[in-house]
Amino acid sequence: MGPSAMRVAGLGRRLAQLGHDVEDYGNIPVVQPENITDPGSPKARNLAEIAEACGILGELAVEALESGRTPLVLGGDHSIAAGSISGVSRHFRKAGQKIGLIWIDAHADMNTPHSTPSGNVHGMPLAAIAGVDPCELSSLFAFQPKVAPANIALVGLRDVDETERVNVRDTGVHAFTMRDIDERGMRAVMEQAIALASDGTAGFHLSLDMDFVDPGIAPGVGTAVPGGGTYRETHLAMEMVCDSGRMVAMDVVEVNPILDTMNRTADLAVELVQSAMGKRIL
Ligand SMILES: [Mn+2]
Repeated sequence: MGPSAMRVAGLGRRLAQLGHDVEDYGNIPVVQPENITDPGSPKARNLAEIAEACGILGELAVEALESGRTPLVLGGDHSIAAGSISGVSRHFRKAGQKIGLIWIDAHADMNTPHSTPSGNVHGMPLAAIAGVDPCELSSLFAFQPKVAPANIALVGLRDVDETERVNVRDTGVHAFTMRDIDERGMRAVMEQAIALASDGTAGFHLSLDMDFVDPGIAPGVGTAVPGGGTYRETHLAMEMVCDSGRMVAMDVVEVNPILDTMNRTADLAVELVQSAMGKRIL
């Protein structure tokens, strides 16, 4: 329902207003979770269905890049990033190039089926991208890691599981918590994140989880955590991404209209995409 909510909020029209030639590839066919009778292992529920959808999504991302477009991927939960980033990485890999990744999120999404307290695969996609686990996702397109941990920046962390911390530390990804944003400011944090994700890469993928934003202004997300990014901080991050000229693809995930109020989270998501894709105040 998240993609529909963002379409209803005028995503296509509002990007066209910025001068973009927008083509909507439509929804990826996925089995609806309420129709899945056997979710598989309780340590990674619906993993087979998620991996299949991620494979299809990855292929579509390649197709978009090959036709000279910038993939903008709408979720859905964050597990889709295992598909979109795999496709983007595969595309650049064919030309002998690497990509970086900026992951803006309240959570690290670096659990594995071994470490997870919940069994939610949407808590695992970054572990897969970094080449760890679950192997159904990390082995997509038969290469790993999809992004070298040295080129991965996590921004906005404020809720990391005890068992997940080890994965964040051991992989060598760069993590910027809300405390870093409080102490150093969003500008300094994003400057460093953009530099790390751009170092030796063809550009970076931006994966924006709407639960990064404070739930006071973005209530329509699955796992809301207090103390998130403000309206201005989040727009600034998007504007800095745009100014860098290095973003090659973007995800916007976790918009959940069932939990939202009058579609305001979807509307904010569209605004943020606009800022990342060229909207300026002056
Ligand atoms: Mn996430």
